[in-house]
Amino acid sequence: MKKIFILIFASVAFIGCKQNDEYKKVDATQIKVDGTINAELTSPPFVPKPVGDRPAKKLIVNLEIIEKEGEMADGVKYVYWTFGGSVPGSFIRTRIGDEVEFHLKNHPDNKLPHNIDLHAVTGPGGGAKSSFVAPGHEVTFSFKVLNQGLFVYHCATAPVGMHIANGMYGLILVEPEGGLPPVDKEYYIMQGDFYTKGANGEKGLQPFDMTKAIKEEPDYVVFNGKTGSLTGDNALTAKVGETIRLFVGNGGPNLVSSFHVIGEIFDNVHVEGGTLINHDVQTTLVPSGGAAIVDFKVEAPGTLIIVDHSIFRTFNKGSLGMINVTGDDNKTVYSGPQSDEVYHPEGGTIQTMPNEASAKAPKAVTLVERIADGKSIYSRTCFACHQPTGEGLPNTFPPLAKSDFLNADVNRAIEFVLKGKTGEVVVNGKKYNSVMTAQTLTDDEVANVLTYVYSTWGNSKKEVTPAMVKAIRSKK
Ligand code: HEC
Ligand SMILES: [Cu+2]
Repeated sequence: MKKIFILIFASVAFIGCKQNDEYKKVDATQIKVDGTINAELTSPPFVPKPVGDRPAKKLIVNLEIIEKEGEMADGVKYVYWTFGGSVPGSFIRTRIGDEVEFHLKNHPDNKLPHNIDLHAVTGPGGGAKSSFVAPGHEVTFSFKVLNQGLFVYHCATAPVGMHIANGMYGLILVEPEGGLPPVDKEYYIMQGDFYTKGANGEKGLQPFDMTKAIKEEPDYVVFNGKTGSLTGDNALTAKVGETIRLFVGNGGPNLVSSFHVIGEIFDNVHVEGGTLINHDVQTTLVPSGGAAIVDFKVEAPGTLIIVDHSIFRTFNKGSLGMINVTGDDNKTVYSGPQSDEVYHPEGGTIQTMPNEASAKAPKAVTLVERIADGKSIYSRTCFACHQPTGEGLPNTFPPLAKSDFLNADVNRAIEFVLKGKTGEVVVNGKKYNSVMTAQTLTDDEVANVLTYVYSTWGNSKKEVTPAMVKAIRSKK
């Protein structure tokens, strides 16, 4: 008897719950657009102006891919691949029913082809299939925004994990009809894990480490692309009494974030960036390739600490940010005493991401120096396709290790690097029909990288000189 009563009670409670769910799916395919506007794009931690009550429009997005050197931590350099020049990439703000005309541009100085998969797109590859773009090219595709929420976008060019690991991700927000409820301040934060040849803190230019990435053992776990992006002078700011909304994403490529703000409780969380709103939350999970929208009111002054609560990441790998809240004490909410020192980052310092690639390394002269220089060029450019030890990728990128094709004709190899190659090639008896993009390298760089490739992995030890490269370059 008692059991039956509990059963009935449970099902009534369950139905009650169901009826409280006010979610109604909007058929966005029926929303008509009214006029055309250019999308405002912002770099983190800022977001474009709210959509408000504007009608659905044709929204033009111009996003440029830029490969550039930046600083991961104090003295630690890294070559980032970016959407719009920042990690994470430019924030894109749309509303349900918009028709987005997407222009993806690959800067001519870049070394690699890229594309974009937007999780807000309903269509093959989230746009990836239509957006493969070589350096110096621009591709266009369009899509209608059918689902509201906060979505990740990322590059999906092989090797996908490496493109994401180098910073190729960002967020696109789709606001509901009428917009999200207004708040006082909005910010953009995205977590990412990074894999460097050297250990955490090892100075100098650090190449990407594929082995660590496969093992999921990052050296850095950071917000907005580097340690210190949200601390010191870069800390977010707010005043007592304001409501703050954080658009939180996780680019991964591997780790799930336990997103938490020390000293606050989230009043509202759009779980996984969707329409379900949870309240009074301490820590919210942000999956790799996922997002969440959190908002809270700040009631007392002090420093709030943004962390991934998988806490060794915060204190040893960089996932630490701050919100400096100013205003009058509120002794009822919090009595004090307070200290800003307790969570001072270990080794976290303020960095800037330089716009220009840093000065060229001194000239390599001896054969040993030239091979060393070639190795470093290889690990910045060729390695993405031909793989760290030159073994290539089956059916996609031919091997450079023990390559009969490479060893047969040095001038042809120089020509490939200078001018790129499309169409069929046969290497060690296997056919490849893909794209090698022209590499924007100087004569010295081409000579050194090829000398390195020839000197290793069982190749012919041929030495390539800048004069040989120059001769091929001047050939029509
Ligand atoms: C974007 C990917 C990509 C990058 C970056 C790249 N290659 Fe290639 N490479 C290819 C592809 C694909 C082919 C085969 C061409 C085809 O299928 O038409 C190729 C072919 C070659 C070949 C001739 C085939 C062989 O295996 O011997 C050589 C030599 C070569 N690349 C050297 C280099 C060097 C050196 C670099 C760096 C300076 C480099 N490549 C950068 C994709 C790339
Ligand atoms: Cu890419």
